[in-house]
Amino acid sequence: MRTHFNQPFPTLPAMSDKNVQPRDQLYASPLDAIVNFQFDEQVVGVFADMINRSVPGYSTVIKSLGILAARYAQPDSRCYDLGCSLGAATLSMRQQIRQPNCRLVAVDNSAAMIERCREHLQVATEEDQVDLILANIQDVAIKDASVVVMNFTLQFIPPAQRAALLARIWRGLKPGGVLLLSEKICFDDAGEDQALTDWHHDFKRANGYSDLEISQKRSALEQVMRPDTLATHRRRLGDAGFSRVQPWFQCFNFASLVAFK
Ligand code: GEK
Repeated sequence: MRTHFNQPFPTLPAMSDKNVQPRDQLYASPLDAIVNFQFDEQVVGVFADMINRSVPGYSTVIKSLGILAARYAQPDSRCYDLGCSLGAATLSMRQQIRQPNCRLVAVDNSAAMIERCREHLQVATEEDQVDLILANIQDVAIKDASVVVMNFTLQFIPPAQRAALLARIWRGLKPGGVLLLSEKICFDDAGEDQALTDWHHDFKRANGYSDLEISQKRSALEQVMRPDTLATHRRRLGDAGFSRVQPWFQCFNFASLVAFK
C-alpha cells in the first residue's frame, strides 16, 4: 500500500490550499426553529473546525487510531472506517499501516461528506487502495476485516439497531481483529452526568463557542445522537461476541475503546 513515512499525522484535514478551516458559526445566531442535526453541505463546509472545537481529544484520538490500526492490521485484509466523515481516521490509518495488501474502506451516508472526503484523501485510482462508499453502515458488507474503526458514529445509529451492527462487525472481523470504537458517553449517576456535561461545555466555551451556540447545537442533536454509558457499551460488545474490551482514552464525556474479536 502507499505509505507516507515522512508526513505529519493528520490531526486536521486540510480544508483548502492554504490549510484554512472555515469557522463553525452555524448556531451563532438565534434560530426560529431548531431542526434535527444533519451532515449536510453546510455542516460539511465547517466540519473540521466543528469537530476539533467540540470533541475533547479529537486530534489525539485520530493520531492514536492510526497507531492502533498499524498494530492490529493484518496482511491481505480490509480496514474499515465506518462513518468516515472527511476521512481523518482513514488518513491516519493510511499513514501508519505497514502491512502489505491492506485495503482501506471508508463509508459514510452523507453524499456531501463522501465528496469532500474524496478530495482530502485524493483518491483517484485503484492504486490508492481506498474504497470510498456512500452507504448506510448498517447495509455495507463487512468482510476479511482486521480493523474496524467507528469513531463517534455508533451514537448516531438508533439504539435498538446498535447490537445488530456490532454483531455484523464481529462476524466480518478475522480472528485477532479489532473494533476501535469512540463515543460520547453518558453516566447513570445524574450528578456525575451533569458534571461531565458541564466540563464538556466548559471545553466548548474555551474553544470559542457561546452559550447560545452550545444550547442550540445541543437541541439539534438531542433526537439524533444518543450516547450510552460505558457499561452499556461493554455489555453490548460482549453480547456481540467480543472477547475483551480495553478502554484506552477518555476526556470528559468522550471515550475510546478497543474491542477484541
Ligand atoms: C472522524 N469518524 O472524523 N451510515 C453511514 N454514516 C453515518 C451513519 C450511517 N447510518 N450515521 C451517521 N453517519 C469521523 C467523525 S461524525 C461524528 C464521525 C460527529 C456519519 C455521518 O454522516 C458523519 O459523517 C459521521 O457518521 C459522524 O473521525 O460529527 O460527532
